[in-house]
Amino acid sequence: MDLTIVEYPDKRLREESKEVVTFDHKLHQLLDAMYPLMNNTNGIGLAAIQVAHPIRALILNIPDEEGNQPDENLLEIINPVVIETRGETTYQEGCLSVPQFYEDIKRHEFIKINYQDRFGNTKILEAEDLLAIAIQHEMDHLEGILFIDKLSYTRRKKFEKEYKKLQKERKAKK
Ligand code: QAP
Ligand code: CO
Repeated sequence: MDLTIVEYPDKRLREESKEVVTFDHKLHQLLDAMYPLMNNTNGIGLAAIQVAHPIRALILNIPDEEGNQPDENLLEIINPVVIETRGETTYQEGCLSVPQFYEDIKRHEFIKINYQDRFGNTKILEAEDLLAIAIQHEMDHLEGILFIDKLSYTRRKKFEKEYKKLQKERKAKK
């Protein structure tokens, strides 16, 4: 399966992703193709909508203390639902769909979710720190929300200006 990352300001990122109802070979093929793409682009999280498949599926691989991302740590999260949140934390986020831009974003420090794995089995996950932040970032994608939407009016303006400039530079290189 040939996948490419959809980049802001592409409108396809604004769709609401649909619930996954069939846990078949096609879903597995998509997840299997998303993982190498995320690895090759230095990602730690990727939602299906970012590769033009607006379904409620996302993958995560949070680096360990040594910065390694072994395959065993890959998390595949389908149809997630938040059941609990606690606390507040700030982290400088980025997004594969908003290349080369990073900004501090406020999130919950702890999150508990209910989700399904690739076979449709229901699971519960409690997460804190970077994993909790990543889950919230990726779950926003399912609603068509990007981290830049959380910036103040002034910061967003600054972002739009910087991003346009970066886009021009990137186009010139391609
Ligand atoms: C979401 O983000 C996230 O701009 C995953 O040039 C971000 O994997 C979760 C990336 C922060 C938690 C904290 C971004 C790679 C990767 C770029 C990513 C880039 C290359 C972003
Ligand atoms: Co993102």
